[in-house]
Amino acid sequence: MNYVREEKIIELDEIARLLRIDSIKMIYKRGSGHPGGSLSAAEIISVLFFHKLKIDPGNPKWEGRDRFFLSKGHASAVLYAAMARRGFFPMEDLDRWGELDCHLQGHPDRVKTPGIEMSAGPLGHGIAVGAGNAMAAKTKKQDYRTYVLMGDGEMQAGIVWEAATAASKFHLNNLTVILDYNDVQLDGPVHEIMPLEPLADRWKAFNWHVVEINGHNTRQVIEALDLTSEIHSQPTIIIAHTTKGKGVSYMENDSKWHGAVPKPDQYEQALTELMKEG
Ligand SMILES: Cc1ncc(C[n+]2csc(CCOP(=O)(O)OP(=O)(O)O)c2C)c(N)n1
Repeated sequence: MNYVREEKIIELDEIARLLRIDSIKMIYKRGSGHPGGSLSAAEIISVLFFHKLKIDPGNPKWEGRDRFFLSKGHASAVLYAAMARRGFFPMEDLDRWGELDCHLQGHPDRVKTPGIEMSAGPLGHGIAVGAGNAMAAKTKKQDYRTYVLMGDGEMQAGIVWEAATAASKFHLNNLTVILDYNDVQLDGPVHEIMPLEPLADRWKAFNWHVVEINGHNTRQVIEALDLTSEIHSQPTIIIAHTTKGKGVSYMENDSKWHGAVPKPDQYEQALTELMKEG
């Protein structure tokens, strides 16, 4: 595993902060979107798009690229912001997010947006599609890796566990799932609505390699992702503990902000808090 310099960590943290600001601006301007789960995933997305993924924004369909699937498609704001900053399309496109003739739709659309690998919205499918892609890589003897980012409410879906079974049966060590474990779903805490615990043990029982980290600690995110290439016969799940709404005090850990739009004064407060962090 390569040691990552502190300067790189600072750079990725700064990108995560900008992605949070972008997400809030986008949601406010559009009057629709999902702030909570966009803010909780900012460091994970920052590390993936600005450090880990082998991708070429100028050639989004490059055969050798790593595949990234945002399974929790409602968090499209933070994904679009990262893709724009990485050069897949102009930053100005973010202002037109959700308009009928814009390639950026409310949920990711693989036909409309260059670089989007999977249309998403119905929760639970990313891991199954990811497992299929990882299997395709093995069949075709290609060395790209597949990454899936999913939510914890999403993890309640039965299809997730079917895919988990298949992925371990086929020894998909080229598949990495990252769980944004913020413990809040659409209308309340995950641990009350349908608990996932003991989560690490459940995934171990499905014969997955399990790593547990703080999903807002950029170095931990990097090291967990780097370790996956040293696992030779199992898929990996990174259980990343996060805070829903991270960075905006009144949004944190509150399911009200799963899919709500800030009012003007709340918008100003959100930006002030996020600007202060830098
Ligand atoms: C199959 C399916 N059922 C319900 C929904 C509606 N829905 C959208 S987001 C969401 C909550 C998801 O919570 P979680 O996975 O924890 O996401 P995060 O907290 O990371 O935003 C629900 C139930 C959906 N999109 N798909």
